[in-house]
Amino acid sequence: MLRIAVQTKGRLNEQSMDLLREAGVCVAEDKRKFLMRAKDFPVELLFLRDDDIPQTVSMGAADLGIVGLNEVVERGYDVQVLKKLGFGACRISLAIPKTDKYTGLEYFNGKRIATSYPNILNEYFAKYNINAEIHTITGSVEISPAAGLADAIFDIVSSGGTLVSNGLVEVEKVLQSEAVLIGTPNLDAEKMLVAQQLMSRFESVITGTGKKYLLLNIPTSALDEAIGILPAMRSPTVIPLAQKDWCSMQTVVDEDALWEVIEKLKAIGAEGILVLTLDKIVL
Ligand code: PRT
Ligand code: ZN
Repeated sequence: MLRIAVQTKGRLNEQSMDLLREAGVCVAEDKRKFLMRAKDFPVELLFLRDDDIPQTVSMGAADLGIVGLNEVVERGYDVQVLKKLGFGACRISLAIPKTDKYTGLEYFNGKRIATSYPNILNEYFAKYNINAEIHTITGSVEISPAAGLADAIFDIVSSGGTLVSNGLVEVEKVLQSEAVLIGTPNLDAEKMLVAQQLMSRFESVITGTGKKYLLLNIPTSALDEAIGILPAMRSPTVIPLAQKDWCSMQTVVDEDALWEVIEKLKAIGAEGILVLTLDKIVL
């Protein structure tokens, strides 16, 4: 039985559970327990605080774990990063009061920096020969400068809103992070097989995320132009229509590019455009 450590609650819980469910790993969420067996897959879920996931996986008390890369790097335990999962994106950055003039990394020499990520910061400063005082705090790092506890902070940034509302400005992006699947260093062959099956299911879910299925009719004379507009996985499917000189096209489009693609297709005569929600792409 493969055991996967997942955050109990917090920012990564919901999307971790969604990804697992989409990949066929379902647990009865109404009666949540510390350890839960999945219904149709040889997997059990162990619910933990995110801080504890890297160590638990490194010790082998869980075979896999879903956690932010920032926690993996900070804790430094021996785990394998098996897969980026495409959610929980953030960065860990240095930020200073917006009233200060930033002069480059030397700015931090002799400064007090508040952070919950002292190891990552230590390593970064060592690399650039910066001598700063690192104050490790848990909790609201962003209020430290205004409270007179620090000159600057090193913290997680996502939209940047928290920095703005605390009068801070991001000056150095040190680590780009997202949720990752980690694995224990020595997974036995039987568990590795299940882990690989799970990873390929994750891949299908992740590839389908942010994509739409597009169906449309186009005059045959405009077909080449339409193929040029449509970014397809291989090339779009083209089927002749009963109506002479018309055909139907089908393809997958990134949601971000969807409207732009539709406008271009309409401009060359496309009709009957259907946009369908896509669930998974099995490559
Ligand atoms: O209870 P537990 O210990 O399990 O959870 P936690 O409270 O330690 O962590 P949690 O749930 O807050 O975050 C889990 C993980 O989500 C982090 O380790 C990151 O990998 C990821 N993540 C993604 C974030 C953010 N985005 C994020 N914005 N974690 C925290 N934040 C906080 C940040 O600390 C800051 O206070 O949000 C604020 C900044 O957000 P913006 O959008 O204002 O820039
Ligand atoms: Zn935590």
